[in-house]
Amino acid sequence: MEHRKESLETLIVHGDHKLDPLTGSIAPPIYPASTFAFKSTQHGAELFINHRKGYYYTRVANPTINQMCTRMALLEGGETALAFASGMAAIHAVFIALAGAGDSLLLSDTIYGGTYALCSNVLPKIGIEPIWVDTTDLETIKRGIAKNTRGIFIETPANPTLKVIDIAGAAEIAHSRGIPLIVDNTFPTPYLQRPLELGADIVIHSATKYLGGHGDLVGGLVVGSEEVYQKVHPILSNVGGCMSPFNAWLIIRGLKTLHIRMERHCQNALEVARFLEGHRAVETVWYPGLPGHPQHELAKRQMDNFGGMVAFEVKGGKEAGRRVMDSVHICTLAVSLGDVDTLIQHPASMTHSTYSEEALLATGITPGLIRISVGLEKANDIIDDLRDALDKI
Ligand code: LCS
Repeated sequence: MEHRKESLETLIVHGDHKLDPLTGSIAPPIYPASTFAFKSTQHGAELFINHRKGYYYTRVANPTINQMCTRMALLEGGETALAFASGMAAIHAVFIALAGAGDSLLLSDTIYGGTYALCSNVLPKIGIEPIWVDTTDLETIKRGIAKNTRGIFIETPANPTLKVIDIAGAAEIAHSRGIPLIVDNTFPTPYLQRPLELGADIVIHSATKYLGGHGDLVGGLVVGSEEVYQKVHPILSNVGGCMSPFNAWLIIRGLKTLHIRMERHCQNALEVARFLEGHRAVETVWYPGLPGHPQHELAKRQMDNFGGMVAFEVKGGKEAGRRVMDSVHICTLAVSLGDVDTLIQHPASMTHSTYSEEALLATGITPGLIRISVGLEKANDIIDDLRDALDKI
């Protein structure tokens, strides 16, 4: 990447090096304004023709949000980024920008339950058809693309089963059919995986997770080329799912420690995964960093490390799993992920309860599957907590 002369860690801390021109403040200022004064009627009219020449209304553009977007574009190696009120708003905007009535989108069959619901329940109302395939197999992707398919959407590693999808392979197939590859990069973050460098066209984030990193905001991002910006910005400003400037500021603050947090999330998750693998009450562990993970070699190729998410199946299925989740003390029983706190939850009845029973089983989201977002506590404490709970089975 031409603009990436500095290491990722330095970019994470400094962004584009632009300090507040008024004061030199190292912490960025927040511009909470909803509206900005025009210098003249002429100036106002010009901004309405090209909103990128200045600021006039925060739903359209805002300096604090732009500063955060510039940082994220730098980290992902994209030309621009757009910020949304949530990850779901970001995903919706991209889908609506790419497809309309009579079109289809090809999607990984294993994705966040909210995205699954958007595609199965909401998009069909406006005539956009979802095509679900197991995207771990490139041939299946090829076969799944129809004449009216306007994009391929994958999540890797996938929520909640941690399946890993070949980004470069999927991008090649997408481009051979003249359509974009969209990657939800929420789980790895740009510190561990940069899909645009691997050939993807659009990156999506739930900034609610590792980017903010402290469980204190909801936000979403789209990163891509100038062309992507031109397609998606009208949806952002006309549908109106914009981010609040305060949340953008919190994301800037969170981003500054992304590398340090991700290193520890990865280290703790590997220790937790290894512990779980060795416990008599655990049937299976899903973590891309374990040599036994079906796509471990691919994960090593396309990721710099394996992330903080672990899924596992307890012997005795749903009832046994429920007992584990009701017995933990350091792990908190809650959805969301990427927080400093370790969060544990049951995908089949919580994050992925939007799936039908058949779809859950077909995609390996079994009744006994438990997902952990491994936090930044001392690894031994998380492990002791899980051991106490598992020993009760
Ligand atoms: N993409 C992924 C991979 C996600 O995990 C989520 C939310 C979203 C997009 C949507 O982002 P949001 O609108 O919530 O900012 N995942 C959640 C989860 O696994 N538990 O709670 C939310």
